[in-house]
Amino acid sequence: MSTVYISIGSNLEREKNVAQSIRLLNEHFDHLHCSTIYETVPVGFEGGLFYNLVVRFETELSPEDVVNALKSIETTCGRIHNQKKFSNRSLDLDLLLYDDLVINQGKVNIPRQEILDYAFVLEPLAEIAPDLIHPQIGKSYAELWQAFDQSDQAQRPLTGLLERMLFDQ
Ligand code: PH2
Ligand code: MG
Repeated sequence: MSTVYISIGSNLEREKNVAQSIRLLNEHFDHLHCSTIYETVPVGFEGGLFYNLVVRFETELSPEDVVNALKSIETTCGRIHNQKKFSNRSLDLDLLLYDDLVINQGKVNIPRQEILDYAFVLEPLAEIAPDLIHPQIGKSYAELWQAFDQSDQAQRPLTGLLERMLFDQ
């Protein structure tokens, strides 16, 4: 079994899409563990606020097959592919980490650069994996988050929202 971390983002029908994606991830993968949902200002474009979170799970699938599974969950949740990176999105599931592997090949780019660039990825990752070490930088996610310039990417944790959303539907 390998341990995988992914990020989830949505700024269209956020509750429905995040809840449905968690359900589908649960069907495909083992031992899901979710961070708090963070409400975040869109980075790189103007649009509605996002829900962002990070999820850890275990799998026997290869990194490439995890990426394919994430894409098929996005499609099931109504994502239209071939959209611009910086645009509104119903659901975005990105592979962040797969064990300690460093791969830059085709669809598989891990560790994902966004871990180091975006508070909407690093804060939830540091929440659920504070002591895990970035395989290239050699620092823990808690250390990386502490050193991150948190002034220009506004976000707030929505404690308990995920539990309520999954319970309600
Ligand atoms: N995703 C993007 C671009 N900008 N901003 C926020 N706050 N959250 C995202 O998930 C996000 C973004 C491209 O995937
Ligand atoms: Mg993304």
